[in-house]
Parts: sequence; structure tokens; C-alpha cells
Amino acid sequence: MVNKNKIDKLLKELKLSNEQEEIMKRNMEIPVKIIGIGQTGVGKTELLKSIFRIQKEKIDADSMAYDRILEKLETGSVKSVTKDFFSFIVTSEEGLKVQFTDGPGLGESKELEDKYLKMWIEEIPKHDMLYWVLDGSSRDIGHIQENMKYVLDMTGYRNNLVVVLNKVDQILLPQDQELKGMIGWDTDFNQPTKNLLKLINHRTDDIIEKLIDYVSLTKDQIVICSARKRWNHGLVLDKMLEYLPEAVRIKASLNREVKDPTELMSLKGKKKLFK
Ligand SMILES: Nc1nc2c(ncn2[C@@H]2O[C@H](COP(=O)(O)OP(=O)(O)OP(=O)(O)O)[C@@H](O)[C@H]2O)c(=O)[nH]1
Ligand SMILES: [Mg+2]
Repeated sequence: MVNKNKIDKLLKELKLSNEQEEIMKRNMEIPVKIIGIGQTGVGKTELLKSIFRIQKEKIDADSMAYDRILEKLETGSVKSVTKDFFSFIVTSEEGLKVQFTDGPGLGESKELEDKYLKMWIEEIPKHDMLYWVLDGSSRDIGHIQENMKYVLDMTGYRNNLVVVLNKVDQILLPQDQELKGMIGWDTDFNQPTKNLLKLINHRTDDIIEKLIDYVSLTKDQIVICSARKRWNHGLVLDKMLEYLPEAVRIKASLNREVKDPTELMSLKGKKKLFK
């Protein structure tokens, strides 16, 4: 359910016919659509599981059967598990509906990569925003730079992209530090130790620099997390909402308990909200 009060108030202000109002109300129920891409095994599916508590009551009845979603959200450390595209809709506590699409990972083999890239380029434009998951513990970025540039050139999603550096819990401390008994991941507090955080920042600065130069992204578009440890994943979702196209972003914020941005919008702008 979207936030009825705010929306009814807005509709009244626009003085529309009943028919127009019906269409607009229906448009407001359309979920915000988000899609995540990345190499196989980087944690695309795990990230989805960490962002949402996939509970029966939160899954939209008409999106997909709950058991089938769980089956689809399988993760695996040995071979690639996600074979095709599938979407499901989750409704947040404030009533924001988000449709997430997961898909097959890139880089499994040369033949599959070309086939999958083509499929992604067809699938991405059906969405409001794209996020790209990277293994933050790997330095192998050359191939990803190329894929990213290609996909962004083909789809034009540069300004509606968030890059997620996942698996930062797996970055290893230098051996001399380890020998001194220092640890990377603090299991008591489930967060990186100061030493690991320093390393994470160093590593991510390096990746960021390479992406900014080659793919023309900004530093602000990049966020770090560990999906498996459930660390920083909340920030990932916030960042995604931040990079939605403007009209969709305001539609999303209408459903969240934040100050209402529509108060300061022109009538023309308000009408656009319901498109
Ligand atoms: N340590 C650690 N492991 C992770 C993290 N995220 C995912 N994994 C693990 O990495 C493996 C692969 O994760 P998936 O979510 O299946 O990866 P994927 O990107 O969906 O892979 P495909 O479906 O093959 O494209 C699983 O064993 C996950 O539990 C993380 O942040 N830290
Ligand atoms: Mg997967």
C-alpha cells in the first residue's frame, strides 16, 4: 500500500477528472524497478537476501510464489547458480514497492559471456536503475572495466548506476600483521577492525580510481559492503534509491517517512510525478 494520505492530498490539488485520477493512482502503485549485474560469484543474489528479509507477508502476491522465490535466491560457492532473469516485488514498511531483478553472472565462459551480455542489454532498459556488484577483495578489474563500459555505452545508464564493492570481509591483512596476531574481521561486533578498514579504504580507492578513469563514474556512486556478514547493506539500498531517476525518486520518497519534497514542487512538476 502506498501512502494514501499524501497521494490523495496531491491529487486533490491537481483538480483532475475521475478518470485521470484513477490512471494516476494506478501509476503510483507501479513498483520502483531495480536490476543488479556482476561477474558470477560476486554475491548478487546474497546481496538481495541481505537487503530484504524475504518474508512471506512482504512478498507481493502477484509477483511470484514465495517458495519459488526462495528457490531462485539460491547462492553457491562452487558453480554459478543464477541461470536466468527473475523478478520479485517487496513492499517496505512505509509502503514502498520495489521490484528487484536478479540474473545470470558474467564471466563464466567466453561463449556464455557474449550471450549473457546481450541478454542484460535487453533487460536493463526495463528498469529504473542498475547496480553493479564487484568482488571488493579481488584486484582483477581489467575485464570488468571493459564490460561495464560496454553495458553503460549500450544502455545509457551511467547516471542511474550504483557500484557495490561486496565481500570486503574477505580482504586479507598483510601477513606480518597477521603474524602479530592482528585480525581483519571483528566477529564480536561483526564489523571490520581498524586495520582492515584501513585496507578496505586503500583497496577501494584503487578500484574507484580505475572506474572513474575508464568508465567515467563518480566516487559517490560507489558503496562498500559485505552481503554475507550483513555489513553496510542498508547503505547500499539507500544509495540505490538516491540514484533513481528524479521523478521515480520522488515517487519513492512519497512512500517513506521523510519530509515531503512535493511541498516545494510546481504544479507542472507534481503532474509529472504520476506519469
Ligand atoms: N565472505 C563473503 N562471501 C560472500 C559475500 N557475498 C556473497 N558471498 C558468497 O559468495 C558465494 C557466491 O554468492 P552468490 O550470491 O551466489 O553470487 P552471484 O553473484 O549471485 O553468482 P551467480 O548467480 O553465479 O551469478 C556464496 O557462497 C555467497 O555466500 C560476502 O560479502 N562475503
Ligand atoms: Mg546469483
